[in-house]
Amino acid sequence: MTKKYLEGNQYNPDIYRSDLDHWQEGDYTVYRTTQWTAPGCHDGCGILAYVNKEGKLEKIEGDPANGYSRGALCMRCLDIVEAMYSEDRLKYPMKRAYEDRGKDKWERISWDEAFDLIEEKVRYFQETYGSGSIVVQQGTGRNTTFFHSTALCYVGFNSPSDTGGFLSGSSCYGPRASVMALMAGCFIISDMSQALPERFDSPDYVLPECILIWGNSPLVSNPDGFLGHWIVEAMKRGSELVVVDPRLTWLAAKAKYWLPLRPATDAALAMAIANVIDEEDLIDHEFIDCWSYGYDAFIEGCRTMSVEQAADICCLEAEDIRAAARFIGSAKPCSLQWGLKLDQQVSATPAGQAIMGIVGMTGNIDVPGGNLLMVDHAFNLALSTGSNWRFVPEDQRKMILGNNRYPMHAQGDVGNMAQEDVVLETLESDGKLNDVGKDFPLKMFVLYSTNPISNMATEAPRIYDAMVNHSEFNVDINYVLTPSAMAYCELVLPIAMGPERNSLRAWWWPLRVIRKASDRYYECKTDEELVAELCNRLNPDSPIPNNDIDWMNQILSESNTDLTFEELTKEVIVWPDWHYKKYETGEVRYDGQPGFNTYTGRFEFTPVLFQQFNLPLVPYYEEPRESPVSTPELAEQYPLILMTGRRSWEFFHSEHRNLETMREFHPDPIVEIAAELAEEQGIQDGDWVWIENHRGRCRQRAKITPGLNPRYVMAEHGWWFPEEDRERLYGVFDSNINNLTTQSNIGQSGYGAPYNGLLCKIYKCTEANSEVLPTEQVTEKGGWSYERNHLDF
Ligand SMILES: Nc1nc2c(c(=O)[nH]1)N[C@H]1C(S)=C(S)[C@@H](COP(=O)(O)OP(=O)(O)OC[C@H]3O[C@@H](n4cnc5c(=O)[nH]c(N)nc54)[C@H](O)[C@@H]3O)O[C@H]1N2
Ligand SMILES: Nc1nc2c(c(=O)[nH]1)N[C@H]1C(S)=C(S)[C@@H](COP(=O)(O)OP(=O)(O)OC[C@H]3O[C@@H](n4cnc5c(=O)[nH]c(N)nc54)[C@H](O)[C@@H]3O)O[C@H]1N2
Ligand SMILES: [Mo]
Repeated sequence: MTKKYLEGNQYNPDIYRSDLDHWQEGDYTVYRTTQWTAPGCHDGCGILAYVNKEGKLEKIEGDPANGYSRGALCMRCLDIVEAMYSEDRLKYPMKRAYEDRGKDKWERISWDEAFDLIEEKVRYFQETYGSGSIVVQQGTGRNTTFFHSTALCYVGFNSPSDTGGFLSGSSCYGPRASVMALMAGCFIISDMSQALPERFDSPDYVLPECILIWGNSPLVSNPDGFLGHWIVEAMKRGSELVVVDPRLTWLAAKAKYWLPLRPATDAALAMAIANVIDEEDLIDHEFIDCWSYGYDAFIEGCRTMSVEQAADICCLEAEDIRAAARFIGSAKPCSLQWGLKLDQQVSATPAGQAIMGIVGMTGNIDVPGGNLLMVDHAFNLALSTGSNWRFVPEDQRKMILGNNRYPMHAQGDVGNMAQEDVVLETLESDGKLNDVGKDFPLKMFVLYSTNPISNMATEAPRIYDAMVNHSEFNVDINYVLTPSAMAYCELVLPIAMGPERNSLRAWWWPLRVIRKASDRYYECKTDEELVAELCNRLNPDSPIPNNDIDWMNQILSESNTDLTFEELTKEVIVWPDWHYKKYETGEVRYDGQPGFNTYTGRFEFTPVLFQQFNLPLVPYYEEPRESPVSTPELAEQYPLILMTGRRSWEFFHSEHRNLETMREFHPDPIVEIAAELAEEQGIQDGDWVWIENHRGRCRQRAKITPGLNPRYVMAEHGWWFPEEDRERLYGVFDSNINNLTTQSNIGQSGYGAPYNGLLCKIYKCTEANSEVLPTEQVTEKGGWSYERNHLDF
């Protein structure tokens, strides 16, 4: 079946549509289902799960009858069997004493004992410090990020303190999501025909003439409801690319225009591109006149950035910017696929605003092959339940850390989370410094699919200090024992993986079922079971049913589909009805009127609420706060511009490091450098090098990389070494690029932090300069001394 599918190179739903949700193949029962997490992923591809007579998963294949992923799978998904039965997987709940933080002194306990312990601690902290002292930290776009962590926090703990794992500046999607919410009233996403079951061959679909890929590497990252290989399918059919990326990615190498800008200068480039499009009258007058607000002010603001100035700031040629802008403006349609690197800078909000402006001014909102509106929640499903916000009592709503200081943070679908830098300073000050106006001590943290010191947080040594010294009782809900849990948790709860759970994939269209295919591993519970049970145990008035299936049915019953969970299991995947230009037909606004779900009901080039938030109304450019321009003296010492965290095929953040297959492909951390820099520093390809700045250092292996500016380097994030000693925290700081990054150094809006675009230097590791490794430096010698940034309360 798969072979025929590939040979045809054309998707034929009649041949590959399957009416079955499971069948028998020899000794295997084969289930059609969706894989989301665990292990981590942003997407939800269709899989065939081959389960043997003993209930064990033996094999995974792509499901060719799934119109979303069409049989394709990435290497991590194909390797799920190894992940599920790895020796590193947690089997039982385990606890350890507060005094034993950092020590491998775990004791196996039962679920009942674990829940009793949680109940005892929750009651104590609620009564002694208030329920806000219990914090739930979520990681990125996994199952848990949707209804689980907020349910546990709001319903189980009655706390408003749901937040990221110290994700500085909420720098993943938050900046773009809030700008989209303010300008368009909901998310937009590149139209690769994913809203249409017939996909590219649908008569309603128009192929983009231009795909604008900005700060995103979709082939590797497949982020946020988007599969990168859709772009390759579009390219095969004739789409051309503009790629804005300092690195020569595979897509950049095939682009009509590649703009390798200086890291973190995107706002300047976007303003200049908007200028050219306006000057050359490539704008969509009808959309601007009839459906938008604030265009004149917006473009006036962009005019303060001439193409020549932008070229100078971004280290590009003015003529290249003009040519790319002309193509973006004249291509019909043009589709934007943007990414994380826009969020990871202090100019995240203005950069996002300017780029959204480009999509609006060129008339590419909700047109075929442009950028879709309202596909983020199939059947409004996660929209009605995703945030569980309705369960937060009125008096708690003002108690969300960071929303007073950064009111924009409260905007949009992902806007109810406590702001991470404010959470950190509240923790560090034992509750004294915050923006809520009263003592707010933070005592108990639940790490709910996050591993902050390996990965999510910037300034990892600072997070380590803060958590070890200021929190009292912490729980990790996970499938492996992570460095964060080893460093500062008292309880770990073993969690089931994707093929073991009953759940829903509702974030982004279409709606997909996640159904239990194989038996649970040892005593693991699914996140759905765990949250449902814990909410009911802790809160007698829990509006959440106390088992997974009833909960899923409750969520489905509140959406606008009639399907029950059982029916959805049979369907596997369902597309809601779809048509373009929904803002004309009143399907975007909550009140059913035509227009956008914004303050003015129009597409807001200059968001009206910016004024209320004390933010500039028009896009502006802020030079990175550490750069050869803003800190020339520091740049003499640290002359290189550090980019971090471009995604790898083998890993999802700090996950997958324990899997032999992935490590065979990718054994060590890699820092990409140019040949000129290698020569200058006497570095050979594959040498271990120190990457260092005034905040700290870490070591990775140099990879000489063509097409890279000799002054830019790209280091990997998320590294720990599961093969190493647990009590050395698996060497978590040795190769940790977040020894060099900074907290409390964020954009004016509270969004955007420089995970990317800082200064550093690189030199070869020698025995003499490697006597004290970073893990010992941090855990035994108090880290490095440098001046920390602080928010000013
Ligand atoms: N395999 C895998 N997939 C993942 C993840 C993972 O860990 N592994 N993580 C998931 C998560 S949470 C996210 S947020 C997404 C992120 O995924 P993406 O949005 O694709 O982000 P990155 O891969 O970090 O960077 C994208 C590109 O931006 C370029 N870049 C670097 N600096 C700049 C800059 O200053 N400006 C511009 N314009 N470009 C720059 C990089 O060279 C890189 O090619 O991936 C998700 N998918
Ligand atoms: N320097 C630098 N740092 C970065 C980035 C960068 O580009 N550069 N990227 C940043 C970004 S965009 C993000 S989003 C963060 C991501 O940061 P995190 O989301 O914190 O990612 P992980 O460190 O992998 O931690 C996730 C944990 O959840 C567990 N897990 C996986 N699936 C499940 C599940 O279904 N249920 C439960 N209960 N647990 C699960 C995993 O085992 C893992 O330990 O990292 C950020 N950190
Ligand atoms: Mo992310």
